[in-house]
Amino acid sequence: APAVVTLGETMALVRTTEIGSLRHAHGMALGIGGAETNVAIGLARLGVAVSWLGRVGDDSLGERVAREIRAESVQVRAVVDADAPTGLMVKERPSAASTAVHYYRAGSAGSRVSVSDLPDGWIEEASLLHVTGITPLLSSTARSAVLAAVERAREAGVTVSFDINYRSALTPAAVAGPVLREVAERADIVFGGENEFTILYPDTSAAEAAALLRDAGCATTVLKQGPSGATVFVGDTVVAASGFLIDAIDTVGAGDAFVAGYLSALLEGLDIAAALHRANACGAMACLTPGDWEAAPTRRDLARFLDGDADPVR
Ligand code: KDG
Repeated sequence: APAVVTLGETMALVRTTEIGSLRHAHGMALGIGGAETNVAIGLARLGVAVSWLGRVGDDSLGERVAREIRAESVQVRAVVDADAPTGLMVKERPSAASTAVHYYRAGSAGSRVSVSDLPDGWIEEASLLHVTGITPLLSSTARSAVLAAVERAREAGVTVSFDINYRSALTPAAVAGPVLREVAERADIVFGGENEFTILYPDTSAAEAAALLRDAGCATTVLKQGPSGATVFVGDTVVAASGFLIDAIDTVGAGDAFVAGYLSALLEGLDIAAALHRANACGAMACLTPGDWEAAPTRRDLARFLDGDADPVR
């Protein structure tokens, strides 16, 4: 059985192959992207057995999504929904230093994932369930599916990992906050950026949010700080680690690679400092190419990078 299971929407992803607005771009490259499969692929590259569940449309892009994830050694449980298309994400680079993402996913097959899609035993046989804050904001059935998955994991003693991953294009922060908090307070480990913790608990720093989460029963909070690294709050302990100095080409997906690195280390029983070191390296490496997950490292890539491909920020 897979050690990690995850569910969510994976979309077809088209991105411009040159710098400049979509208004004028000619070249487009086709791929796929979705926060949960980005994490799943990151884990698979690091040797973790992982399974992803989601809905795709009965269309070529849905086939593309399923086969691409499968090709990355992730077990795919794609429910084909004949009544809705596979969602689409369009990425442009208006300037060398900026990336913009546009969603064509309202009513998509992926957003229609529901409790009935969750197979018996799928969660119960895993060690860890990973979900993100994107899925519960897609639709009411998707939200129920996430909450049911989390409940089943808790009952079975399966660790619950949650990445807040707030997407303002989906829901305004004031509406999203309570929805995301409900999932976070049922998780064992929550990942997020400083601004994301403020969405869960308004006017609260990440350190204060970590204390509130701990009171709610969530043992570990991981604050992702991008190029500055990350900080873990567990009990009264705070462990911080600096990031890596790189020339970022595209930061989309860096947080997912970070999570994959962290969770892989957790499953191996490494300590927090070692987990953070790996997670920061994976996050940095994911920024080195334009895709959302393509640059997620294998163990060999990681070793090479840590051997001196990049210098730590001090
Ligand atoms: O974290 C990166 C993801 O956000 C991206 O791959 C696509 O899942 C996605 C989303 O909803 O933005």
